[in-house]
Amino acid sequence: MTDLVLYTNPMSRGRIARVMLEEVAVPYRTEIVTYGPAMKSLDYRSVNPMGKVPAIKHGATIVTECAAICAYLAETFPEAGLAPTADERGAYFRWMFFAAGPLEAAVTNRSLGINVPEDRRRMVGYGSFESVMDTLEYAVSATSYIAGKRFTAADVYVGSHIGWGLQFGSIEKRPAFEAYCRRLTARPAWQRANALDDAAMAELPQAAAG
Ligand SMILES: N[C@@H](CCC(=O)N[C@@H](CS)C(=O)NCC(=O)O)C(=O)O
Repeated sequence: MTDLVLYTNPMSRGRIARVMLEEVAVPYRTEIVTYGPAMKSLDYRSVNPMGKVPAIKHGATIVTECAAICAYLAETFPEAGLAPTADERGAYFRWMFFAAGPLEAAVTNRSLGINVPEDRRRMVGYGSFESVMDTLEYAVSATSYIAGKRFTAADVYVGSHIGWGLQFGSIEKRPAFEAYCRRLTARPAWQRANALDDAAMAELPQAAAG
């Protein structure tokens, strides 16, 4: 019996946490939480008061927020080699936080048709969608992986955002993004994670998926 539990829905950002769990390659149990009443129940909100997925429970520790889940698992299971070295730490945190903040906000707002007027960009954390895209391209082009020459947990998080964006058309199909994603999705853990979530999705009644 494992003391590590993933609360997720296969049609959610929970796929990011799943990739990270497969990358650290430790035993875990999956609890599929369906959208609607189950996700907003008191029971599930004792895990995540937001009533959102994903979350993980590790013994008595609960972690929500995909970026935090990636960082927590990398540090908790250092034998997987996905936490940053001293040299990688700057880029690792820089780009992970960039993706959780400016990138996520810029992509979400654009999908909702929210445009920041030019004279208000100064007060918006991400400035403009275009500058976020250019900065992201710079980040994935500087080295093979986001924190340096080596794959780390930051690639799971940043790469998942880019992968989703390319798939759903919310991120421009720039060659640098596509090449970066190809490197990541070829990884066995990435493929295992997607196969597990695709199988979970096939078992969900349509209404419960999303
Ligand atoms: N900032 C959170 C976002 C979590 C989130 O919004 N999850 C969505 C699915 S992708 C959700 O659970 N939505 C259900 C709801 O809000 O009712 C993270 O990065 O984990």
